Amino acid sequence: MSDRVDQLISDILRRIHEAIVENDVTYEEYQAAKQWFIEVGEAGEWPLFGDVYIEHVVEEGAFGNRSGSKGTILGPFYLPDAPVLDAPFELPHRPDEPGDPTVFHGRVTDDEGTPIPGANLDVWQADAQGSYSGFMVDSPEGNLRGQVRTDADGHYGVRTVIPGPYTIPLDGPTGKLTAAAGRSPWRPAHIHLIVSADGFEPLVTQLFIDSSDYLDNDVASAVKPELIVHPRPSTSEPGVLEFEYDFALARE
Ligand code: MBD
Ligand code: FE
Repeated sequence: MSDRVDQLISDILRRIHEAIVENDVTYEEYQAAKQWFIEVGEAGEWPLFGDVYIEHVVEEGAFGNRSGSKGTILGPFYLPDAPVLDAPFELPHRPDEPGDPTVFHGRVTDDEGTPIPGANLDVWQADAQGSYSGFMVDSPEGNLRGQVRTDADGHYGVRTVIPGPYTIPLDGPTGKLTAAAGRSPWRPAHIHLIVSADGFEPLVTQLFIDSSDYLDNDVASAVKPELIVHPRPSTSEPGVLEFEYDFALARE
C-alpha cells in the first residue's frame, strides 16, 4: 500500500510542480491558493469540490467499460437509509411541492435482458428550485428521497416532480473559483439513483431531463447521452409527465 501512496503522491506533486513552473506561479498566487484551501475546509466544501471537478474521471476509469447501463458520479448529496416506499411509490414531498408532477417507470434486468425481481432503486433529487433536502435549509428533511423495489417482473415506478437545475453555492470558495475561471456553476436538472440487487454490481447513475439548460455545460462533467430522458405528457393522467428508463445491471 505504501508503494501505491508513494507512486500517487509523487506523480501528483510532480504534475503540480510542472504546472507551477510552466505558468510562472508567483508567491502571491501561492499564498492565495493556500488561503483558498483553508476556506474550502472551513466551508465544508471538499466533498463538493471533489465531486464536481474530480469524481467524473474516477467514475469513468472504474466503470466506463462495465457491461449494462451507464453509470455516472454519486455526488455529495446522497444520504443512506431513505424510506422504502410502498405503492404508488411517490417520493416524499411537501403538500404544495413545486414542479411538474412526473412518473417514470421501466425494468431492471441483467445485462442480457432477464428481469430482476426485488431490485432496489434508491432515488434522490433536488426540488424544482435546485435544493437537496438534508443539505439546504429551504428543503424539509427527507424531501424527494426514497427507495423503491421492482416487482416480480422486474418493473419499477416512481412518482415525483421534475427537478430544477442546480448551481453550486456562488458565495463559497468552490463557486468563487468557478466564477474566477469564467466557468458556469450549473448542473443540468437530474435525478440520482443507485440501482442494486443481490449478485450484481450496484449502478450509481443519474437521469438528465432533456428540456434542461446546461446539458452540454455541466460543471460536474457527468452528463452522458445514454442518460438523457424525454418526459412527455402522460396518456393516462392529464397534467402529469411520464418517461421510461430501463436499467441493466452487471453481474458481480
Ligand atoms: C450535485 O447535485 C451533484 O449531483 C454533483 C455531482 C455535484 C454537485 C451537485
Ligand atoms: Fe445532484
